[in-house]
Amino acid sequence: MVEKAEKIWMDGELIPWDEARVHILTHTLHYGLGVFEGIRCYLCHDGSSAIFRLREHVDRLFDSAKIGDLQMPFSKEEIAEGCKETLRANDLKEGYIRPIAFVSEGVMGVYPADNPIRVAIITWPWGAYLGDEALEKGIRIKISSFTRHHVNVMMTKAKICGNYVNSVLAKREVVKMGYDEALMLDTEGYVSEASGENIFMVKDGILKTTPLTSILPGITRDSVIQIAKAKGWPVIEERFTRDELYAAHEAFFTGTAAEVTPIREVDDRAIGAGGIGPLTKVIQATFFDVVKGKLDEYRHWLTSL
Ligand code: PPE
Repeated sequence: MVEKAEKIWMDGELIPWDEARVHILTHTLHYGLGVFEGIRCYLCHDGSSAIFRLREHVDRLFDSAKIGDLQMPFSKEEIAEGCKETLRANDLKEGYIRPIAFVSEGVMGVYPADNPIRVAIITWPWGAYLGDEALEKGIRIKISSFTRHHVNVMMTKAKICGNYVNSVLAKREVVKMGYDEALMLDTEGYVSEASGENIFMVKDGILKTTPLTSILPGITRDSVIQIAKAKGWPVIEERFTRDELYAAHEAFFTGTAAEVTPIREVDDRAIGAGGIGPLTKVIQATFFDVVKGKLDEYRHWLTSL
């Protein structure tokens, strides 16, 4: 259950949590065209709070809206300010931020005509997405029988609500079988992304991750690439196959919710020694130092509350 907070930002106003309701004829509820973001705010080592890469998340929200042809009724500055205001109103020093823009009620039918676009920002406390143990020991994943989107079927670079039906189907399928997360292949059979994460593999000291061609351009993915390169570790953005992944020395997922989650098994095959790999461990530790404001060279990624 989402831990209830006090207020939700709706169409520019902070309103009580329980009053943030929408009509059953909300167009997005029926047809799935809405866009959203997932952002984290961390309690820093000095007791202050900072939102991680807020500008990049707001930019991606507006890119998603552009791709989905939704006219945002607020400016980027107003949305960024709304994220901060909502955290403050809820007295949240640390938590998850979910801005969402959706097509409201008006006409029905797939053509949304002039139905108003509404925007909400919800914040809540959210611990480790796949559990604390996952961050420490790694997770067991399975390749789903559901293929990830074709680039001309869904818009893969946008965080569009309807895109996530594919994620929910894939995740449910593998969770029922006892795995922690679903990895999906693209329409040509190459490794794509997970239900809510990007993937990295490590072999012989080289990190490899899916190119951005047909996946969500993950902000955590970008952060990890920059962190690894700063350490002098080579990073290749290139397609890879499931068998290359099976034989990897290390693998991990990245995502705002999942942070840096090690993968200890893929399709019942242990990856490396079957725990968190040595490079993954350093990347994960550095990532947490970065988000908690311990490393000056990455301070520009943090927006103080
Ligand atoms: N791919 C997908 C499909 C995805 O949903 C996410 C984020 C990522 C990659 C990683 O992107 P980034 O967060 O910018 O590093 N998934 C969000 C939703 C999770 C959910 O269950 O809801 C998230 O992590 O916030």
